[in-house]
Amino acid sequence: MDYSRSVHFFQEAQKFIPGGVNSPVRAFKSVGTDPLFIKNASGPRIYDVDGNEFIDYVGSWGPMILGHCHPKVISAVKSAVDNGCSFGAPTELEITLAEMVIKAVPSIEMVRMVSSGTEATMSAIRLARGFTGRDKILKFSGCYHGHSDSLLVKAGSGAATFGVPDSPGVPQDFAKLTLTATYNDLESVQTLVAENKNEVSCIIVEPIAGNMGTVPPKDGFLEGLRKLCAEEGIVLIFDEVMSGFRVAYGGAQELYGVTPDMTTLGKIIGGGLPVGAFGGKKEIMSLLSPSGGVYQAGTLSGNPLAMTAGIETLKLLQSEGFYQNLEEKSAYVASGIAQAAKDAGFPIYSTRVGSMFCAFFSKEPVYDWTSAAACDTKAFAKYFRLMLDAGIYLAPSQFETAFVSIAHSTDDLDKTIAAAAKAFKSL
Ligand code: HOZ
Repeated sequence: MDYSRSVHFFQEAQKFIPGGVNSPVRAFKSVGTDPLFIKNASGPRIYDVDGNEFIDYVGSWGPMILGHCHPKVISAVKSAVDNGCSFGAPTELEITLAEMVIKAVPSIEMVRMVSSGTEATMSAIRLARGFTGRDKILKFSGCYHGHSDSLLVKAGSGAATFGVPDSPGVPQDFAKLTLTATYNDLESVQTLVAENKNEVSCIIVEPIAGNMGTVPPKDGFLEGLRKLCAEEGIVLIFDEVMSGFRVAYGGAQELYGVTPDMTTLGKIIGGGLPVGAFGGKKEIMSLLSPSGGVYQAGTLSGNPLAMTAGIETLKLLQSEGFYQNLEEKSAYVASGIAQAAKDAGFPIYSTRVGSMFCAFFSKEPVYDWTSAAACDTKAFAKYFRLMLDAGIYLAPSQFETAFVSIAHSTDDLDKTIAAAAKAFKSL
């Protein structure tokens, strides 16, 4: 494939933008090639500036569950634009989306809209601290909750990909307030909570870890966190920025039947426009300014275009059989790739929850950051490049999740499996 225009644009971009990108993983650094510059996308496909076509499993890192450019979403956004792009004042659209979210997500009684997942998690933590009057927070290594100071400690996603899970620039005094436990290891949580009795405000967790690859929770892990938080007066926050409306309409909490005190959302609820949200119990949410004293604000919060795209997307997700259909497509492609690896004598550890999946380049099970970090990232990088050349666009890191959309056809999935089979044979 000819990538010459992308190569040229990347050189230009590096003159003006740090590292040439506005978000680190996009630079393709860990897979040893240059990033693609994208021109447009449609359904399950994405097209670069050289005119190459790819079947897309990044889906803008999660939001595009309907595929790109769903006609109903696009037409609703086009009409919304005619009314104005932003008012910095309330609109009816915000009530509509808030009601839809509250109806869908078991833990949410009230919700506030923000503009990104990072804002959502950062604000949820401030609120949990305000509610409990405690300063410490507990997170899990390999989980990623955006790039705010308290959360860039042993973080996943780009931080893990580039080996800076504890970012320079995060003051030691902030980092000291962040306790880090091992994902899927309840005992590690119990120990930290006991050592910091009455000091932990919240436990924040991705109920399905999606930023160290895809790591499902072990049986009893989420239930154990729920029980511990209830006993210790700790606010349990599920970060469902990735899994919300993705693995089920009500997110991972619906799927596993565990209800946190607060939930953070993003991605799908903005239908591809910048959005985030955090919500939970009324008694906690009411402490938020202006009804309470915990401050949080945003010029573009509840933006009418983002609200419109979110509302239309959520409407479409409620169509009969949507999640069943997505489940079948996802099971087909993930198991097809795992089988192709096995047939080629190149074992991988395959994980999947709904339309989130990952091919870990490991012979051993992956259930936490240590087991994820042991993967053969060099082999993954080669696999990534082979897949790209075969027209399959995967996330450019072993420590990310692949997303299937409802727009992927059986033919697309078969092409993906065939490309993977060829790639595994030449590894
Ligand atoms: N944090 C995202 C991956 N988990 C990457 C976002 C982006 O580069 O757009």
